Amino acid sequence: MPRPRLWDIFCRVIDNFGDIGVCWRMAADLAGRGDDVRLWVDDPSPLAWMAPGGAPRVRVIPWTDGAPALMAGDVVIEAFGCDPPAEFVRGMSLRSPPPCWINLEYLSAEGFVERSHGLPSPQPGGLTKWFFYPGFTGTTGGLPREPGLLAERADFDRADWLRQQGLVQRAGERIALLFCYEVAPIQSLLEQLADEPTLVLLAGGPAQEMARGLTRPADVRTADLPWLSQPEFDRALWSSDLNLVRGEDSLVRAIWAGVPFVWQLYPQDDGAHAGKLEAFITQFTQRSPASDMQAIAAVFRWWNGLGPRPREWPDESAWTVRALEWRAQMAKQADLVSQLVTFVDGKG
Ligand code: TRH
Repeated sequence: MPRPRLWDIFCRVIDNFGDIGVCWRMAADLAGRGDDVRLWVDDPSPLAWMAPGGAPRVRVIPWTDGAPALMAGDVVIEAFGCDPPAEFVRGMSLRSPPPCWINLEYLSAEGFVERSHGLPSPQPGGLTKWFFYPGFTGTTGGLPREPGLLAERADFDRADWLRQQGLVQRAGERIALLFCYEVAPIQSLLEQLADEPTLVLLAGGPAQEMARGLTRPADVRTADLPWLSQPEFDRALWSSDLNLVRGEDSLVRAIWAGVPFVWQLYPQDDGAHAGKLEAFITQFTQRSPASDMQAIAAVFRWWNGLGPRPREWPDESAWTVRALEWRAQMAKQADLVSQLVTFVDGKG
């Protein structure tokens, strides 16, 4: 397939910001590598803070009920099974050759990911839809990571960034970032963090609302962050010694930050998040001393309402070592956009 390619990405915002967050990063990354992208989204409003400057070669198109009248591009990505409009799909089958059609799925460490990644699903009109699963192992589609991201992270100056936010880290103070859902046990967290002086950066959303009514232990202070652009949100994670993140996109960003993190999963009514958490814990704690890993796993379970408050917090240096090892391990995989391009090349 000749370059530059035209990619159509379809995104339906179900809840929160993960769907649009993942799609925007992918669109901007593809465009940064020289392709053109049309991002069809039913609710583009979060992009006002997530990506206020937009990105060259990315066109955001409101996805309304009417069928999009444009001819499909070279590649069509539907994010998370969001079903592009029937009229558009009919247009895809009229193109010669038809576009490469990919269903990008949610990130998970569960076993079905490796089994399902890259499988075809025959569709009417002679089309084929391919399943593409991000993941943590070599037989998955990998994790989003823009070229140059880790180099930028390595050169990052935390004091400078904090100053730009009007914040100063006091001598000996730990910084923790909190981005969470309403169900997080924040009061217990603040008590836990009182074991040393801590500045808690409260990301936009429930963290700020819930913290307002809580008692802060003597050595813990908090600061509200505004809704940041994605690159600035990444820098907030880089500024912290501990990141409490939620959903898949900020999990990936916490991994690239390379400091201890705690992941809160999007709670599902059928409890499916419990199996997803255990699958992640299994992969994350592999090949590390059992006692350190048990302590980390206990914090993850507690933070997700799936276990009691741990009596002991993990050893900070062991946790840091694991975060760095895991980042290095993940960085050995080809990133998600590179893998998408290779996948599409293979189908062309
Ligand atoms: O917002 P989320 O909880 O999204 C969720 C999950 O992805 C969940 O699995 C999915 O099923 C549900 O949406 C529909 O968490 P996530 O995935 O981390 O997405 C948040 C996005 O918001 C991410 O791209 C980072 C971005 N963000 C900023 O850009 N600036 C900010 O200040 C903050 C707090 C977040």
